[in-house]
Amino acid sequence: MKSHTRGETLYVDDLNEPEDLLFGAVFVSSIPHGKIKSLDLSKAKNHPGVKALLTADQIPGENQIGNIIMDEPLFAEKSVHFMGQPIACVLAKSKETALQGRDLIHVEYVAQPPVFDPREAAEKGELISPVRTLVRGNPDLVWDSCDLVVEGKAETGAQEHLYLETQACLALPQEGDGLKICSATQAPTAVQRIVSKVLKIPMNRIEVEVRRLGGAFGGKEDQATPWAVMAALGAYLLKKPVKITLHREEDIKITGKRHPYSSDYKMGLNRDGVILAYEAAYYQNAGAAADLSPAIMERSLFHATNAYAIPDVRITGYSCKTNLPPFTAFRGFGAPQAVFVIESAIHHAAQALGVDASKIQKKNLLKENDAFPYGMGVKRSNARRSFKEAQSIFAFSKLLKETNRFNKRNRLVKRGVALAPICFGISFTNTFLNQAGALVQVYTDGSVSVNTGAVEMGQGVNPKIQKIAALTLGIPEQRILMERTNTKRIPNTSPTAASSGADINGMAAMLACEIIRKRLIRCAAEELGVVPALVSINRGKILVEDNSTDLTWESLVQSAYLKRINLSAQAHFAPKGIHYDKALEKGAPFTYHVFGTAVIQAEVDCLRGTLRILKAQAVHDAGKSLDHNIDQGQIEGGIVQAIGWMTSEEMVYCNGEIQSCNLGTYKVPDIHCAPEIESVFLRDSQNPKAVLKSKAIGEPPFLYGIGSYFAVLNAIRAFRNQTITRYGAPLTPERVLSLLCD
Ligand code: LUZ
Ligand code: MOS
Repeated sequence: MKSHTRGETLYVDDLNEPEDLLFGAVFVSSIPHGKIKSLDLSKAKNHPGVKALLTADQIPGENQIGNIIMDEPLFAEKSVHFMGQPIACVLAKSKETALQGRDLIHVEYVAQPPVFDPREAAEKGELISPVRTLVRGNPDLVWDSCDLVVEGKAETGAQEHLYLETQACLALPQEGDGLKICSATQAPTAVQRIVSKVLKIPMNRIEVEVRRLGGAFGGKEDQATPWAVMAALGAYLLKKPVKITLHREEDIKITGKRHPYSSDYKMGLNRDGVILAYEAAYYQNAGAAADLSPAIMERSLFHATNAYAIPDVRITGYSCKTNLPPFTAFRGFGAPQAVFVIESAIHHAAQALGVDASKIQKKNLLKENDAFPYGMGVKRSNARRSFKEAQSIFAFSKLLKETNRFNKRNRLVKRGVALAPICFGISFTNTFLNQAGALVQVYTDGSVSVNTGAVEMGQGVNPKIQKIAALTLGIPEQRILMERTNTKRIPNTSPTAASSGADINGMAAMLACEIIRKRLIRCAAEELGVVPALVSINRGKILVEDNSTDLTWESLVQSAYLKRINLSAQAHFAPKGIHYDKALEKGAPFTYHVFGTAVIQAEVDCLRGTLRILKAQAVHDAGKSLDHNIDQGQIEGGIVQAIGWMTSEEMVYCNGEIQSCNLGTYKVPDIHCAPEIESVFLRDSQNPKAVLKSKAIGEPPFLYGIGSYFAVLNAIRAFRNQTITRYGAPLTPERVLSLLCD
């Protein structure tokens, strides 16, 4: 942390630059859709200092970087499908020279009509993957018996990850055609696998190493790969180190973002606010290639009903192919889009019933033994408990009254509040990805190295695993070093994603530490002449029946070494009991769920259309939190990030080109517009399903911030008591004004 605040922490672009380093500049398509008629590289090639131009025809293996579906070339060959699609990469002795060379490339296109709208793509049958429908019961048989049926449209926009460190990779040739790749990726194994395929060399020749990332948020789960593969290709062909880093504006323009969704909803309720049936269709704007879109749609389907129990449900998901840069993973991975839709439907219904939305939310929260539409039961639902606690701890009814009083007294400034119950399933929905490995090595001086497949990106996974290892071994945390993530030490890793990093890698580290601890305890028991069951290790001291002995961690390690006892251990962890059948759309895809409820307060200046989120308070189910500070940080960051998505971050496209490609035109929340945030951990929550009874933290709290949208709508309704039936985020001042006075 000290090195972060002093700016001493090293990222890919800070690594030592070898003498003969080449710099890459990526040449991309300037039209959203068309055929490449001609590509003239000659001027660029002859530019002094330019060493090479990488294009599709120099690829020794396959020109293919697709992850789920093989539909994405590394370099476009005959056609381009989005503005920003890589066509070539210029390698030169300096970044400036590479950029000059790039400007000398000339392409002629034959433009083809582009599609940007997901509904239009769906109508034309342009889908990335087959339509998916998740059904329980039959809503069509229920509508007639409802007292109220609401229908409408809900839309959310793209969101830029804005990781502090832009996409970056440094590839170093090694002896014997090998490569060492320092990539800013969440998925070292994916980089290794795809480099192997593109270069046509075995995976064992490729070492991918990640020290840390300057943020990722999902933006480096799949989208760190192209730059890593280009750098690797250059290093492999030229036998020279190659570095590629994207400039901020370039990064925003050409890399993937959160998927925009345009959705239809239909909700039927009885007069008491019980939801009887719910139907939704999601039109996911997937962009020009699949990337992770089908998996993201799957998570949308699973989160369609948020934290509510609804008997009859039909959810349809269309992954629509458009001529925009492929959209990708972003904190929440399709769940936030789905939760926005059902919360819009509830808000809509609440207006029609003349009640606060919280009444409907409360009536329908999951109880113990309810089931999700995909068939999985909720064994331990903390939905109701966290909702009740949020209402009481944060005095919700009093807050509603105060807000009404405030609104009566103020004509042009209005306030609104909203409750945001959340539910998030923990596990990769793709079951096979739920596995992790660890390698723990104890050195003869008693210091310990821990390797796992987890990538540290500022989320605190390494400190958490360090703590787990220290507790398991019985030594102070300072004795443990968390090593870089490296595919040579931990192979076949899943991306650090799906909020599962600490859960599964922490468990693998714990298992490896346990193996070593058992060996050492046996050794200590021998030395001390007692049975192993009486021996324990605590804070570096060896105890017998809790009494101290002359043995210390260091002396025990030393004598174990002299006795030729193995001081390192490897472990693999895969959570049990998860499965899913896509043909039936039924199964138990998640190890467990995270619940919680937030209270969000907003204020709207009804003359200017500007807004402020005043306060966000949450009761969050963190299980037995592994680290309160880290978890609190994740809750706060998630809330602020979602407030940005809901209220200010607007990705503006013009004919397929991103216009809002810098911080002057794309407004992320800063510290001045962040609300006061208070988070309370749900009392006595324990989770038998994860390491040390903790719960995953990364993505779930993002969902709280969605409440900011409805808090603002409630403020708008206080100004102009008219039913709102248009749900579209972000709530920019233009949108707010049009809702205030249309
Ligand atoms: N990545 C992935 C994810 O491949 N599968 C998932 O289910 C997931 N969920 C959240 C974030 N990333
Ligand atoms: Mo992800 S959205 O990389 O967990």
